[in-house]
Amino acid sequence: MPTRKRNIPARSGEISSSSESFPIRMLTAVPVCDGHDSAVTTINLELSRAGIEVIYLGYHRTARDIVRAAIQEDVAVVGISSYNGGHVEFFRDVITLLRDSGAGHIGVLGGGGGTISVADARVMRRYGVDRIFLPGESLQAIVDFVCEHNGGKSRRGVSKRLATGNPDLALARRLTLAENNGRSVGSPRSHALRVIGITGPGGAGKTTLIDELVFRALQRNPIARIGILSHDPSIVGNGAMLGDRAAMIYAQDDRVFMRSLGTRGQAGGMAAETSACLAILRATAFDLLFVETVGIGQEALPFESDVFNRRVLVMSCDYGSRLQLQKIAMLDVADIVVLNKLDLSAASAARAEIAQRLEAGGRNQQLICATAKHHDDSGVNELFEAIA
Ligand code: B12
Repeated sequence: MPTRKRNIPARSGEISSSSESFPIRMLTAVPVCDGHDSAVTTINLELSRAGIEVIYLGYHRTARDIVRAAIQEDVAVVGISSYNGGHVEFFRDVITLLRDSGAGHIGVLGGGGGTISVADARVMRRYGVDRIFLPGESLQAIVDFVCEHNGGKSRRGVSKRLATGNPDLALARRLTLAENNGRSVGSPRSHALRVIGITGPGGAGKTTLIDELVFRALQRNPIARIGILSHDPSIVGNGAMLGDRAAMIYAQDDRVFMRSLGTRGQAGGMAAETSACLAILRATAFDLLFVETVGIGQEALPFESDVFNRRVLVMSCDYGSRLQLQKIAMLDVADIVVLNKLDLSAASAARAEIAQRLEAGGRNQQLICATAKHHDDSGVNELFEAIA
């Protein structure tokens, strides 16, 4: 697995001489007013198979969205796929914003098929783009460049900014340290925030639901800060495609701090270092913290620690027969069960079956029916009131 070696700050503001290896983290995105996402999707897959942890932000993203995410995810490099023109200005905006935010150490590269000419690529290189890949260059060449250059920029100078500069950058670096070494540096006490665990099988709509809850939380309290710790599976023995950000709209906000974690071989819904990361986030001044698991199976019980104020299981009607419901362990411990995708035809039967299953358990759990993809859905409103 290609890894990066870099200095690790031993304490906020310091750099140790340790040179442990861990996966390269890279953010990829498509600019605003551009829906050409098939090239970047292919490239994401190749990068993650090569051992890189790719955080995919999706398409139609502003320079500010890209820079905010790159800082929060503590990536080494940003890759932009740009086909609809305006690339000379757009890449420049990203580089300027990164530098202005104290994150000039993050590299920037990309491509754009028939749109970015050789002459444009030369101009972009002059103002700081590490590399523009042109049509015909192989995916392996992209992988090799990212691995060789670690994003093309050194990490020097980052420690100074940890002490004085951008707080998101410092928090992101502490999370990296915790994720790589299990050390939760600089988290002496926890704030009285609410921690909500959201789990459920893959495709049940967990990410969309969290995004809608974030929207309501931002609306309800104009100064609230919200944290999201989101898990996606790593490819066995390889990198990861961390794609939850691509499904988020409202979480692209300066008052939201989101971090994506690959499971790096850990089964059960979260990563080995999740608790170390959680300790850091709980010591940060967030009002609400969401923890999203990977898509779980029947036996998973991901929220066993007592830091969770509410454990929410999100399901759709896709669970199979009534008998299958008996086997889902989370149905016994969730505080709230959300039956999502109420617009599907099988939903009313599922509602009755799940209600019966919960009643038989006798734990007085709440069942909420929702269609998270609908704006202002009454079920999501009910869930928000229940957790907030
Ligand atoms: C496929 C395609 C589409 C598909 C997109 C499907 C999708 N979901 O992505 C569809 C048919 C939907 C489409 C729609 C449109 N398209 Co179109 N599309 C293309 C096309 C033919 C190929 C792009 C592609 O995916 N190539 C595959 C990639 C893998 O190959 P590559 O580009 O050579 O990739 C290399 C490098 O660029 C680099 N690279 C690329 N991205 C990245 C990212 C990273 C991180 C890195 C490291 C490297 C890298 O890596 C590769 C190395 O080999 C291009 C033509 C072209 N030659 O670029 C037009 C093109 C981009 N489209 C064009 C247009 C105009 C449109 C539409 C506006 C058409 C319309 N009127 O509706 C819409 C806009 C859609 C939107 N919402 O933005 C124009 C843009 C013109 C411009 N900018 O001035 C082009 C150039 C066609 C043309 N000659 O007119 N399009």
